[in-house]
Amino acid sequence: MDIITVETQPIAGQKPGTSGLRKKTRTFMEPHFLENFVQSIWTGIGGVAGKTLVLGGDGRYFSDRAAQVILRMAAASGAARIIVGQNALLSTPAASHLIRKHGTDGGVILSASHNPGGPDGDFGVKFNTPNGGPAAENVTSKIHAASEKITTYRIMEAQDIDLATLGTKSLGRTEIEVVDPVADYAELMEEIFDFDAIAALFAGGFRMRFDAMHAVTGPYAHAILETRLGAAPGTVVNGTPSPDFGGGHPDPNPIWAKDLMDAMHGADAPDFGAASDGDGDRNMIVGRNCYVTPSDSVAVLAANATLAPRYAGGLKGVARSMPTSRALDRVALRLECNAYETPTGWKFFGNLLDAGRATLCGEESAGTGSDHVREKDGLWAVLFWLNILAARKIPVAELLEDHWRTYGRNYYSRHDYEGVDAETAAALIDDLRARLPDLPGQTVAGQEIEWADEFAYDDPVDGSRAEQQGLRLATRPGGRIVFRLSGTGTEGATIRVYLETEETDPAKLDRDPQEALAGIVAVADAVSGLSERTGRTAPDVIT
Ligand code: VG1
Ligand code: CO
Repeated sequence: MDIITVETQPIAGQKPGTSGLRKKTRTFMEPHFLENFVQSIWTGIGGVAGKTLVLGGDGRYFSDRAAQVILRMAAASGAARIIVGQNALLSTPAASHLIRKHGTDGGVILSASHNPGGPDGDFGVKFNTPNGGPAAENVTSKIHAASEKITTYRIMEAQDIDLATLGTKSLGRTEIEVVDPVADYAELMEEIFDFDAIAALFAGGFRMRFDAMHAVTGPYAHAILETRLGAAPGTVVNGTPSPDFGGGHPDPNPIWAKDLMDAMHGADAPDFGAASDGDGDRNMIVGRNCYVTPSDSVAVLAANATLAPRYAGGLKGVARSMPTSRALDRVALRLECNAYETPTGWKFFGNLLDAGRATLCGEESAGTGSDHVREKDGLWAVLFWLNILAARKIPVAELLEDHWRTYGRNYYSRHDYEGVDAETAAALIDDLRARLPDLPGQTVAGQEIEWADEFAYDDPVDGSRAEQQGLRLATRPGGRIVFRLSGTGTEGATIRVYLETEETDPAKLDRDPQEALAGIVAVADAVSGLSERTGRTAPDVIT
């Protein structure tokens, strides 16, 4: 087969963000855009000749075309073998597992995660390193640098590879192995959790609703929850992956998973509800009449971890992203294990997991995971909750109340302002940054600012430093506010405001979070001038 070398020139903006390169689908479909970036990945990792890679994604619009291009480009550059999920489908955690299980040289994941798909939606490409995790800064910066110098790319001229049927095929001298996307992952879950106990829970009449949001977890949830664990047929809803996620927004939060929220409220609601995002790495947990915030969820998992077989020996340490609430720290204190605070983005957990310093990690954005893979893992979190509920035999609401009584409660919420003019958003952050040194001691909206800084992270494993990772303010009554700009959006800027207060008074543990946070919300607005600067009177999304 012919390998052709195509002349090209650098395309601006091919800089990976929080999690890979995300752009409008139409941008990815422009001539050379995808090809330039893929060739830049090959350059950034020192070539793919003789290497083995994993390839798959969340099945969004354009994934099928992109997968064929990537296979032809890998073959043209001499890759030895590519392991591809059937129909180019692989959830992000399943891809991470395959990379690790086969000891490959990494993998390419096609996804824009929770962002909508379709010709007018978003697309994304992410490279994961041999540890199974998203490439760290030292690799993504090489990829970006390559994209700024590219002059040619290589691609094989060939027919499409049949990705619908399992088995080994070839593209020139490159072996293409099409694998069942679910099997290895399901096997791993069975090793981690007490499947017998969970099956007994379902057999006892426990009812669950899992909303796959028309995204990649559908086949995984059907196979694991219904087929292996015996949950009633119909437990999994919206379980067939669709290229535009049924026209929806596959982001598992109370706004975008409103159907699930509605189904979980009321007298006849199921015992347990959960949802996952486009690529299957996020999770949302809901009990009957009881939403569990992601920051609480990871704290509950840590506190009850020894109930799951894989973690029966205890946790080596825990880690959370900086904006995630400090509920997890309270548990770590009690467990006497290390607690790490990292910048936003799963790539920052990689070194801690590889070095055996942390077992469990979590982000406030509905990401939870452990050292079983190197990505956050939606279904894993759901199974972990099921394992705990099967062991403790109490409803979710009671489990949470018990947790707060034991550890105290961190009221927490994130307010997102989306599609803000990029310059306005940057100016807001810059101005606030400049004022940070003067804030301590000042009283703003009735609360005294105790300290304020800009978060920077020194990786304790490789010594690398990440700067400008969010502005933080603490108030005297124990409140905390974090401001940062999203690194995954594709339109304008998204300002994220993370709000937290601490409560240990047993009489005040069951307040409405937005009400409990009203004071700190006022401080956030006054200190940043957000509503005045952006003209917004309310956030677009509250989680
Ligand atoms: C967001 C979340 C972050 C998460 C990232 C990728 O990033 O805040 O916690 O790791 O998305 O998740 P940002 O920069 O937009 O705040 V996913 O499920 O989109 O891969
Ligand atoms: Co995701």
